[in-house]
Amino acid sequence: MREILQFQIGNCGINISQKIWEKLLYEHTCEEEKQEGYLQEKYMDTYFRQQKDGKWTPRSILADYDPESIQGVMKGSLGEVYDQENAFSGINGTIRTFADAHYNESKYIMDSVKDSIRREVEKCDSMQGVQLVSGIGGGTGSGLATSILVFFREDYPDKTVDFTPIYPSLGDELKAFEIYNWCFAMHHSIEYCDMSRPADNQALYQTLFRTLRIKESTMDEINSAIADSFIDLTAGMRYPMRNYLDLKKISTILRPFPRMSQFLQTVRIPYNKDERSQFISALHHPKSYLCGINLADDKLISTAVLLRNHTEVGQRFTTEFSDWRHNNKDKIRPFGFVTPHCFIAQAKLAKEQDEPSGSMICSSAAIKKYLSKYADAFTKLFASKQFVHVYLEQGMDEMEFTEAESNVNDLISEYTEYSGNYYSDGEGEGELDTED
Ligand SMILES: Nc1nc2c(ncn2[C@@H]2O[C@H](COP(=O)(O)OP(=O)(O)OP(=O)(O)O)[C@@H](O)[C@H]2O)c(=O)[nH]1
Ligand SMILES: [Mg+2]
Repeated sequence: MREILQFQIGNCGINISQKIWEKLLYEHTCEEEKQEGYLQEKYMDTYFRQQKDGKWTPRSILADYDPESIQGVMKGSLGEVYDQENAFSGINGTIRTFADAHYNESKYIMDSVKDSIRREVEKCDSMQGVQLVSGIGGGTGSGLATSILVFFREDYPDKTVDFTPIYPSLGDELKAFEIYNWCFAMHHSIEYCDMSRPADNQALYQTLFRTLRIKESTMDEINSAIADSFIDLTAGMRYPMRNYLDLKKISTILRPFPRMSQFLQTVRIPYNKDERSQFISALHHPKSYLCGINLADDKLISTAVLLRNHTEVGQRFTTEFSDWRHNNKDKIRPFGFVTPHCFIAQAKLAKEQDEPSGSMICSSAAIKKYLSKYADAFTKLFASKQFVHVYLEQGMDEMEFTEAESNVNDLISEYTEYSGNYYSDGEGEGELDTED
């Protein structure tokens, strides 16, 4: 088996993960479990581990310094499903800063978290990697999450590390702590993750409105959309149909250079074989993504389409996909000498009543515009020195601010440098039409 261990860290990580596990439970356990053609039992091991009493429990570790959020989960509908020994809380509640969460509070919690990671890894036959979800604007979501990523990478260097960081929303309300925390978390995630799939609530609000037609979406709906993309990423490992993809393959296909681990993913988009062209167009639309990017802004490096259907989607899809890209060169500009590679993976739907759908994950130099907005906000704030003293009083050094800033800016420059060095046909400075 190729098991995955999941981490839910901080309030945001825990809220989104509740949706993820509700959906995984729906997919893997039900009366139809033994129905022919469905593979629940066989692939259930990816995310679930069977306990001595026969019950299946999520391979998941929950940690939050705020005891209330863990207590809330344990009292809720999933409380009985989780392994109680994998839930860790602090006593101080909201931490607010990366500094406190990463350096101070972690002293009280990390030893137990490390033991629980070792126990979970030992219970796997052949673990493929980990997936961590957290809001990196938060103290816990940035500081504790990165302590875990650093530990895991150093102790298990051959396993794939996939990170779903929820970025703070850029806007009038951007808070100083959030932007500092974002930068410190980015600094670590660039070094310690194989793939990072950013999402932000502001972009998701628009994506849900435009692509999924949900007016005035709630946080619950946003969390549900992030969870759908999360579980579709691994559907090919759990319900394989054609072109099996595991975490390692995804990170290999999409990462031409080691540090380029920032991937862009769409929400789950309904697929209808009679409206393939609209579907393909939606996969490329800026208002389909988990974060605020526009593929037309820069060059596309590599792509994987993750389709979920009852039967195999034939060669027609691949042909139409290539044709669409050929006819929309202004929206899709190649990075390198060849047309961006596109890998089309297919997975069966879990239940007969499930609707066909698909999502796209890609790497694109368009990420640099998005990252620059946050990096610039950090630079301005740091130059003003506002709230820097809080981090210094909590044990950080001013050098760490400069190092984190340089690391993020270096990554942005690498996307510029590599994309600039390659051939471009000079076409396509056009913007995608973002009108409805
Ligand atoms: N999508 C989504 N975002 C959330 C949710 N809860 C919080 N966030 C965002 O995540 C970021 C971090 O907030 P929290 O998760 O509450 O912070 P934390 O990780 O618990 O860290 P502390 O500061 O120690 O409390 C903020 O930018 C929030 O806007 C949620 O349920 N869903
Ligand atoms: Mg919190």
